[in-house]
Amino acid sequence: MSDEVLISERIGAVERLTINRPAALNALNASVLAALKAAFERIARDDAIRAIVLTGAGEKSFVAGADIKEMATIGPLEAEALARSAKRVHDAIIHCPKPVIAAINGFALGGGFELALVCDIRIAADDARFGLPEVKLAVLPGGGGIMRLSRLVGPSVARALCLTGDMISAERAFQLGIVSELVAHDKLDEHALKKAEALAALSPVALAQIKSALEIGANADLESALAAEAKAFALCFAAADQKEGMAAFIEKRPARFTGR
Ligand code: DAK
Repeated sequence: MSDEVLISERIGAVERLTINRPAALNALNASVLAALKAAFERIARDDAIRAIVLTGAGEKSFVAGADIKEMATIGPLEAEALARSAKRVHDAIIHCPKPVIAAINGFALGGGFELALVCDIRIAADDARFGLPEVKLAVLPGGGGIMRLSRLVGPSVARALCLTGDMISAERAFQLGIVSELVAHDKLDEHALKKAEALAALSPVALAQIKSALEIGANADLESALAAEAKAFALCFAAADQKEGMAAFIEKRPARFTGR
């Protein structure tokens, strides 16, 4: 097994990133956060990569949170630096113009749940578990867990999860809309890769515009959000991909998108 904390593999036009600290259930330490930020910035610039799968090494865990052993003795200034580096990773994923699939292969806890929440599509193994257990460590979900989860599932469920620190099953996460698909554990890799390959065959221009509209819409009033959506729609018509997509439909053939 590799000793890198983040394994990057290219499979066609898909980049698979595997957080690789299985002995610590893939907890996010400073090295993992730095590697994730660098990887997403590299991927954003590389036109050959059209979709990303993010997962955790081993059978047990996606990411069991920030590294408690690294955090245990730090003071507020170091905590602020940690928060900043987690935020930079989140921003790199949110602003990456390509779709990012979280393939959640086990525990998604604390900062691991928060990491999954900034990905575009969440697919979970049927034995995955989700939770925000920070309260049990006398801290709180500070990387978007409170705010993003409240907006995703509503304040009632989010409050209960944040205040109790209880875990929920993958089935419950699916019912709540936290994940869009559940897959048998041993089929997760294959399924996530297949989904990523399907995304990689779509127009990078349209995908980037959809991500951008979704992000603007998440932070705006409805009128502004609708205006941003309409602008993003119009912008697609500047690209050859739009002509190709519509011509291919009319000519009854598969489209070949180039991102131009
Ligand atoms: N950090 C460090 N090591 C961890 C870990 C973690 N989060 N989770 C597990 N490990 C390590 C264990 O210490 C153990 O190591 P050894 O003792 O063997 O050396 C190994 O992984 C296997 O774990 P267990 O022996 O505990 O395995 P079990 O199956 O018995 O239990 C578990 C699995 C997931 C239920 C348990 O490990 C657990 O409760 N882990 C801690 C989960 C947790 O509390 N996560 C939240 C951490 S706080 C922010 C951004 C992010 C954050 C905050 C702010 N800003 C932007 C402001 C994030 C905060 C957090 O995530």
